[in-house]
Order: sequence, then structure tokens, then C-alpha cells
Amino acid sequence: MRLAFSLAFQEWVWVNLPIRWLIFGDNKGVHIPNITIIGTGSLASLFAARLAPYAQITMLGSWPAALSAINQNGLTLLDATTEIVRKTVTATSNPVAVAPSDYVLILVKAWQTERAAKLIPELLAPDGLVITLQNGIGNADQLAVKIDPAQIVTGITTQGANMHAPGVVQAAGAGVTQLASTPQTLAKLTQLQTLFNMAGLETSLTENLASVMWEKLIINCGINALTAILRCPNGMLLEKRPARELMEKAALEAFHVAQAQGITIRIDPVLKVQQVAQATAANRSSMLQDITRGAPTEIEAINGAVVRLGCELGVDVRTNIVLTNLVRAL
Ligand code: KPL
Repeated sequence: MRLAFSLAFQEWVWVNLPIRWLIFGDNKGVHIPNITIIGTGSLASLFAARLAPYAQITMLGSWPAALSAINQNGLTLLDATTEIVRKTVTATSNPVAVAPSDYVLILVKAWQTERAAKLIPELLAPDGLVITLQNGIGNADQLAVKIDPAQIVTGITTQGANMHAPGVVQAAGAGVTQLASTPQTLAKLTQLQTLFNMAGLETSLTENLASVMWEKLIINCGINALTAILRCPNGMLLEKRPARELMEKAALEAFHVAQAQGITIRIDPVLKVQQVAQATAANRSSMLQDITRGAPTEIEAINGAVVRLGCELGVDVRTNIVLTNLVRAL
């Protein structure tokens, strides 16, 4: 075990040290960033596998099969025709065993946020940042119960990934990632942005938190529930006219709810939802994946949240009401 760890560490240093020197080298020497990823599902695995050559990655999760697969065989990323195995990623269910983390990425389901928040104080470095890349709204508020809000960063990602087996993930559709920065988090987030981009995870920073969250929510409202109800990959929504129209209507209603709150939306909701469905055509949305494996869905944090706010604000959200109820009834 000890020998295996030492060999893995040597492999990792050999492959990565020159790159990391460029990013994090300063007059105090090289600092190897510790990134803890909470979650062992598809997006958590995708980010871990991509980032592994550029940082020390620990995955913290509660799925025993994934934890043992990753520790025994490494984390496997199936990327188009290539199979990449990352032996340097470690996985654990014990937050106390995790080194103080420069960055904690939250990639669990919205309904697991409260549980994740309780683990973070154990492992976050004093100047560390917690980045939620989850679907839906309300995740940052739940994290703020346990973590200093100044250390919480909200982000969105339209990366797509499907789980093949525990510890084996298939990349599906290269999306983009946006991280909401403040003057206090800018320097540290810029380093993370550099890492993400080097790892092939296209990332930009934005100061506009509400816009970022709602722009993602609009897309998820259009795609996730419908693909779960119809049991189809994202791209199929474009192929059948009634499905495409429902997708566009759900996205448009979410857009109107954002507008009613005075939130600036910088995308054309209909065009954008079509583009994302196209870019992630082969992907089975996260909600479809949840339904398929009999797990709870994020419907309440996505379409359900739009319904609640829409009703409060007097916005027509009838498509989202139907989609929410259908998913609840699945
Ligand atoms: O975020 C997604 C999800 O599945 O949750 C999209 C962008 C729809 C990609 O599948």
C-alpha cells in the first residue's frame, strides 16, 4: 500500500512538476494545489480525471463501490476513443483523512448539499475556497450555514459526463464552466481557472453571480426534466418537434422568472438551450441518470424552484408545473 502510494506519487511528480512550477511556483517554492472533490458520480469523476495531472486530487464520497474501484484500479476516463487511467486520484469517505484543501469542488446532487456542507470545515485550508458546481439554485445558501460565505464560490458547468461503472466515467460533450468571482476571491480563482483551462475544462470568471446561476438554470429547466420523462439523450429533444417546443417553453418561462427578479440574462434562452442540447447531444442528462438508477432527482432545485418563484411573482410557469409534477410522479 505504502509502496503503491510512493510509486503513484513519483509518477505524478514526474509528469506534473514542471507544469505546476509554471502555475504555482513562487519565491517560496512550488505549491502543489490540493483539490478535494466532493462526490464520486459522473461530473465529479470527469473533473477529477481531467485535473489529476495538474493537482493533488482527493475524491470524498459515500459510494463504496466507487471508492474501492478508484483506489484499486485508478479513475478511468473514457474520452472519445481514448481510455485514460489516473492512478494518482485517491478516494475516501473520511473527511479527517483529507489534507487541508486549497479548493473544494462540490459535485454532489442538490439534495446532498447539506450533508456535504458538514464535511467541509474538517478539510478546508484557512484561505481555501469552496466551489459549488451543482445544478439548481439554493446550494450556496445551504453551504453558508457551515462555511464563511466569503469562501464560497458559485459556479456553473455545462460539461457532460456519464457513469459507465463505479470509477469509470465517459466524457460526453465539452461544455463550459463559469465561476463567479469577487475582488477577494479573484487571485485564487484565477489560479483555479488556469488549472481548469490547462486540464481542458474551458473556464471563465464572471462577477455576475445571479446571471450565471440563472443562465444555467434556464438550460437545466429546458433539458433535464424532459430527458428524464422521455428517457432520451439530450440531442433527441431537438429531433422531435413537440419535445423541442416543450424544451424551449420551459427555458423561456425560467427566463421570464429571472427577468421578473431583475436578473440580467445575457443569453438568448431558446437559442442557448438548443445549442447546449446540440453540444451535449450524446449525453444522458443528470436527471435521466438519476431516474435510471432509481435515485432522487434535483427537480425541486431546478423546475420546482422556477415554479415556486414564478407563482410568487405572477409569472406564467405552466410548462414547468407539468414537468415538475411528471418527474415527481415518475
Ligand atoms: O447540466 C446538465 C445536466 O445534465 O445536468 C446538462 C447541461 C443538461 C448536460 O447534460
